[in-house]
Amino acid sequence: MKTRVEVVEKILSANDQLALENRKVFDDSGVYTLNMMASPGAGKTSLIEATIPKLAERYQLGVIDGDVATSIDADRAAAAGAQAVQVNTGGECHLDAVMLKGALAQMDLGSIQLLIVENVGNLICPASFQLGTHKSVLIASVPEGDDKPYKYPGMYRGVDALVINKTDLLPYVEFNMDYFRQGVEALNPGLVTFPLSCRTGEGIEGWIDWLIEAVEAHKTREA
Ligand SMILES: Nc1nc2c(ncn2[C@@H]2O[C@H](COP(=O)(O)OP(=O)(O)OP(=O)(O)O)[C@@H](O)[C@H]2O)c(=O)[nH]1
Ligand SMILES: [Mg+2]
Repeated sequence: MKTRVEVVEKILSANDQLALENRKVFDDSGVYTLNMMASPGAGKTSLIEATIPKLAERYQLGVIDGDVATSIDADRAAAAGAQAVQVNTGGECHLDAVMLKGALAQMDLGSIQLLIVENVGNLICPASFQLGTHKSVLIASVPEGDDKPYKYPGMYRGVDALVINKTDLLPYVEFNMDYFRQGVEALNPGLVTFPLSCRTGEGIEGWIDWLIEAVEAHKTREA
């Protein structure tokens, strides 16, 4: 038992070291980066598709998509106008810093200002692996249920922003927004939150404004 814990610690610290190296690559290239996490099907790729055209006049976007298999999501991001690279984890339930480093080698970072990393759909594993990105964003979605903050505290505790997607389904699904938000508040007080619908576009503007503000604030900090 003791040995197993030590091995995990070693793997995580090697990962953290590589994550620092990835961060240096981002900062040297002047690219602002987000780690987008969510359960399968919450709407990560849909939000990326909705975001790309809204930012098209300001920024070129890059997207790195992590999935166990297929290039479906990178194809969708590329079709929406992003420079996209797919990582197939071959069974792993998360991206890690070495996988991200491999994907970065295939990107032209000089031609993008914002990189969104779409992590593997999972509410547990991705929270344990630093990638070197500047901010982490979690997408929850109405049909997943309002109890998810209570059941997956690690994920909700560690993120910098929260999107609540599929609000168009609120009339049809049992989802107590107050109960959900109380759970989030207990874990991550004051967490900036954007209820929205990728389907109807309602609420997207708040998310876009936050994103622009984050990119611009980062540029100022770097200058
Ligand atoms: N009703 C509704 N459906 C949505 C919304 N956003 C996404 N969907 C649907 O939800 C499904 C999953 O969306 P994706 O964007 O592929 O989800 P994902 O999180 O990228 O999924 P994985 O990458 O497989 O984990 C698709 O059928 C979308 O059309 C929304 O706001 N409302
Ligand atoms: Mg996806």
